[in-house]
Amino acid sequence: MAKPYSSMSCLIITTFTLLHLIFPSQEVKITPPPLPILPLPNYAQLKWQQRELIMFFHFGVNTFTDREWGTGHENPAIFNPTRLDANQWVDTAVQAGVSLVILTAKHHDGFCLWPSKYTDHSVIRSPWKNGQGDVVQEFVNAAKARGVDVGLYLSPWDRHDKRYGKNKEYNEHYVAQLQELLNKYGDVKEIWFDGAKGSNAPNMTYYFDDWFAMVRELQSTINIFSDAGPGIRWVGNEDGFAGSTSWSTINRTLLSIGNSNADYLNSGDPKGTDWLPPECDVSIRKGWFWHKSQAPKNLSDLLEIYYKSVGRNCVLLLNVPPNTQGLISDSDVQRLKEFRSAIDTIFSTNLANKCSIKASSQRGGKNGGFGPENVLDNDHLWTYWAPRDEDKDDHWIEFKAKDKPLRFNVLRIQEAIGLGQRIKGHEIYVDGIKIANGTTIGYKKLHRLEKGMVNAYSVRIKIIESRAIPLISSVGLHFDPFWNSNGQVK
Ligand code: FUL
Repeated sequence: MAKPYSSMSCLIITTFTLLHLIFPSQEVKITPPPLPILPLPNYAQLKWQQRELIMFFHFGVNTFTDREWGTGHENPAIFNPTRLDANQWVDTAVQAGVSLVILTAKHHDGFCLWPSKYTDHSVIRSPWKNGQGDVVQEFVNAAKARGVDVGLYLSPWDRHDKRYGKNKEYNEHYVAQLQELLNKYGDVKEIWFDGAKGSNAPNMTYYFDDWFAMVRELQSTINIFSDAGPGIRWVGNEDGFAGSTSWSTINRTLLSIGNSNADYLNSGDPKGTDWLPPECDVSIRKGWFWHKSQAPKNLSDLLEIYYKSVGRNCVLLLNVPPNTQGLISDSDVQRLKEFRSAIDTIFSTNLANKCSIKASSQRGGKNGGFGPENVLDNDHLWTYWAPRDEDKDDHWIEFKAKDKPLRFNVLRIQEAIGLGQRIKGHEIYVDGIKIANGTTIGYKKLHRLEKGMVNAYSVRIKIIESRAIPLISSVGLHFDPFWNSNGQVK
């Protein structure tokens, strides 16, 4: 039986009720975040976007034949890397700040880097490890040991397999290989469906719906890459350059794999109904595969690529090809070290941290949780400055130097894309003078100032057009010592 209330607890309840009647408590009203504006990224896309830099490894028979596209008639005996060490590949990636590595499990020549049971055109017939080796397994092990995620490239175009060109037979074969790769090697975070195919290749229909459904069935957090997604889209070129306008949104119905309009892919579409962010694939060397005669791009070219990919709302997929020994060449390792150290030098100091900040207005009022100070914390997604809903335009955020002028030549702006990509136009003013402008922002926009160094007391970012109230999650004022004042790379 329940105990009757004691007289003490009765007294407490009565006192509480009386106090409540005399001083009715203020209702605590916390302003919620604004409604999202669709389309939105899904979980896997959001994780992918934050990686910024990922790495591709093109390796296979072409490495040994000095070709870019194999014929499909290569003798597997030529595949014989003398010192293959996937740990060295992934160490190189980690040093470059990479969290996802993608391997060409099968390129257009059809040679498989794993012992597929559906073909004998693979490592099984090579002298490497007496046909007992499995490059995909070694790659996955090395990545796992370093906490790095894995992606795989399985070329649809296959110049070796006799079934290529016969719809049912080849699609069966292809889906079987997908099952092998996505069942056997643990978590795979990206699958790369390359739309490329030679002009004389037999005609055939790829059963994309079957492929994608199978991929999703086997890997729940994978991103599917192709010209047309459905997870990530191609940026439309192999230079590593996104458009200066770069929307993560696009209309998938206007895309077709292997046959999309490159300009549309490059810029995306503010009216797009699908969240399908662009990935910039480019090689550190001229070719995708290793060639003795080629050398890595120089640092200024790599930085140019970085500004035009990561700095234009993209993820940069940088290819670093292992050589005939099965190692990343020293020259590439060295260049990647310089590249990482340059990025760290540029972005590790944010001059805005020392400034006072003001904004045109802020959602929820002072201490409402949406103030401009949010753009200086380390959360570049879920804390952000938001203006009031009532203010339809003239949104701005301003940074003022407290003592000496600000010296910078790079401005970084990030949108809170978790609630949709919103901003359509923005301008930058220093001490009241317009020095740069741009269209949309997205996850990250880097303005490397054409006129070089700025010396200024105030920096104002004006949002001049937006699909809904703009939400800015981070701003940085940086100094890039590799960029000199006449707009030339040092
Ligand atoms: C292209 C292919 O033809 C190249 O060989 C390379 O794999 C590149 C990433 O995609 O379409």
